[in-house]
Amino acid sequence: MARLVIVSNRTASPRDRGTRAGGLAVGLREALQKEGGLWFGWSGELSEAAAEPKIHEAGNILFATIPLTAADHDDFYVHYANGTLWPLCHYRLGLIEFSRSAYEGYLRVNRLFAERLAPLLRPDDIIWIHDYHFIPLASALRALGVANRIGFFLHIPLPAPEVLTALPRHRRLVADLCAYDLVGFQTADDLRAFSSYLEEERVGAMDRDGAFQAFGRHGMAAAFPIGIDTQAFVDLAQAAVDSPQTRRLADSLGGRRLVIGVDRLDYSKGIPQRMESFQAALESHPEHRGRVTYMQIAPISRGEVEQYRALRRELEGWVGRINGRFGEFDWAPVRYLNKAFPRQSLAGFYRAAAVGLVTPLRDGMNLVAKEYVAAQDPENPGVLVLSRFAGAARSLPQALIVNPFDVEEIGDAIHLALTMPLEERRARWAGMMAELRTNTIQSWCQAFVSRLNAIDTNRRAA
Ligand code: ADQ
Repeated sequence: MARLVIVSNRTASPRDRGTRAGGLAVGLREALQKEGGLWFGWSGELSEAAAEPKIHEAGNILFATIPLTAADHDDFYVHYANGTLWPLCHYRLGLIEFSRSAYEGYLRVNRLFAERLAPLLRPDDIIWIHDYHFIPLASALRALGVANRIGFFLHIPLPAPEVLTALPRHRRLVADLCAYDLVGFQTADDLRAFSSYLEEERVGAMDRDGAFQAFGRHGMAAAFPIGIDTQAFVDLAQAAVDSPQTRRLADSLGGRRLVIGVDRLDYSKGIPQRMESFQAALESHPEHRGRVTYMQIAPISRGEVEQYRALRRELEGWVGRINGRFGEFDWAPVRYLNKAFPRQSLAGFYRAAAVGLVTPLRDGMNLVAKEYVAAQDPENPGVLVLSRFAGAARSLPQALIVNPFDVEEIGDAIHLALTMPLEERRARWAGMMAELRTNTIQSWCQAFVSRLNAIDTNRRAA
């Protein structure tokens, strides 16, 4: 059996058994555990100089991690991956910073990863590389003579060519993307953006089956919408019902209904607009004043990037304004927490919430939307309010789909959700749950790996 090799910026912790890790880490760990494999990534440490990988073995999995120098981390992670590619792929051209030196650093770290990974590879390993940090990694590995099957999955959106071409040196980046045997995207929209780019820039073409030829190479591209470990989440939420923490939450609400938002503190998630929409709901539907509490959980993320610090200040302003204006001595309309919680706690909080607010301005998929649905009580499910610009909206049309830029529309959707009859809530939830049971994190892993395995590597050169 071929060994699976996964590369991602951060690996799951070798010691973490999945209680705290995100759904993706749990899914990948499961895939590796089953077949046996290697997980390669950044150790999370900064060092004076490049170092050999540290290897830990946990069950069937070898974890190999390397540190980065401060300069590499700055150029590669802070400036290029998160300061250039992240805003670009989330359609925020105004936030993009670009410098040639950061891009050089991005390529340099990709070469470093290739150099450290190549000696650990066996000839029949299949390699699965994750996300925008590592688009050039296949090219770097090929330059070292690695002939293995290499696949890539982009967790974030691929923007339309009008936006992608605003990136200096976009051709080189897309040429690097085309060096993979298989390129996976979250949705059909992302796949279309890829094929449109090839055509509009006259660098290649993709056929209906996803076979593309570009920059002198053949490869395959397809949409693989990521899912969650649905049954595990159902079980977690069920177990959380009677947990002391869920009870404490319920007691603290004093019979009020709960609206919940859970996101990394990121400008792509539309949290300020969401705050404003909650304010709009209290303004235009005064019957909810004093009867509903909105809890926004948003752990600090990428605090080293200025835009993220600015967002934090903006949100603190919103919470103060809404609570100052609408709060009562015994009711704060908004609870705002910059903390991460164990998955069981989150599952219990989701289940306690009558409304799940997931309103990103752009999102590759958004797993919180799926977790919220999976955590609901089938007898009395809550309502998901979901941005049309989250990949998840494609597979969960039974949610209340909103335009995340239209705060009044979200405000009305919150009202609609809070007043929706039980029968309608059940029908919408059942439709979403059927989808979540069919497309899980396990089926996603399996679909990608078997597609990569099926590729005819003799046809690489165009
Ligand atoms: P993210 O942008 O991180 O992921 P998302 O898909 O919502 O967004 O995943 C976040 C994960 O972190 C969820 O599993 C959630 O439960 C967890 N999480 C969030 N806040 C938490 C908290 N306070 N405590 C504990 N856990 C918390 C990127 C892309 C997405 C894509 C995923 C997976 O941006 O579009 O869905 O990758 O492909």
